[in-house]
Amino acid sequence: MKTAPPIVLTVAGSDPSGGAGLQADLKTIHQHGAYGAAVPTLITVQDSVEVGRVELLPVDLVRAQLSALLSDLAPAAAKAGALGSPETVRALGAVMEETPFSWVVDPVWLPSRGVPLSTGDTIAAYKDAVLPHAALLTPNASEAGALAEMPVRTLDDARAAAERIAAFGAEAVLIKGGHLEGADRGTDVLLHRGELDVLKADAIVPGRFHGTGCALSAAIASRIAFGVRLAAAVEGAKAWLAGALAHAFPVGRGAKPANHLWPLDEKP
Ligand code: PXL
Repeated sequence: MKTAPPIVLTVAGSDPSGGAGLQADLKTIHQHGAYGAAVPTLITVQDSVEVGRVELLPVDLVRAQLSALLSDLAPAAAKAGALGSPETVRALGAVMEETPFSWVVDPVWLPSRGVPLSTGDTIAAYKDAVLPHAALLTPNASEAGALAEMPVRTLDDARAAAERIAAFGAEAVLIKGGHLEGADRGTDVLLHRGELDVLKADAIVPGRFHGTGCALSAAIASRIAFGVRLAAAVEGAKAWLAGALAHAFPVGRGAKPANHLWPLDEKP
């Protein structure tokens, strides 16, 4: 390899099962050919079935990790996953304000399986401190509803929620549709530069999965780190994830993680 790969930073929670969180992010970043750096924010006790316990790292420890890392390494892009508390959300927002690279933010506070990953008024903290500095926010329909203060059940709801969330300052918003009424499964809404696009899934893969949002946001950040423009990074990451889900395998008794080893250019 002649040139050094770009550095992609993830700030996220630990999932020891490797399906979500920091571990999924690092594998996704590596699979994209970038160099992964990682700041943990919280530790979960979990297997592939459920999240049993969540322990937050003290906010000053998260801040110290970021400060040491960023005084030495120069990421080309970053992503944020589970942050755990409004204090950590605000601490990250202050860091984002000072950094020259793009941040993809996956606002995670409720895992589909088990205990909440955040406490207190996390939603307000995201709005005040993080959204104004995010290149892209990637909520699912329920997170988008909480941020936009409206129910998000249909494709039209998702469009309206994306506009409301963008008004808090995020440059772009990708609402991961999942099961929106009036749309095929896996249809997402992307609001970017004032333009709304409806993105269909490359493949509809039946089954229950774990950590798909983590893999998607890490894949988008990795593509941005290589200089791919936002809309193309989102589309490319979605296509890669469709293959990674179509070729997922069980790692335990619970939901399957995406197959992080799935090659970048192969069709599902
Ligand atoms: O998929 C959301 C998520 C993010 N981060 C951590 C998680 C989960 C879901 O379980 O455990 C650490």
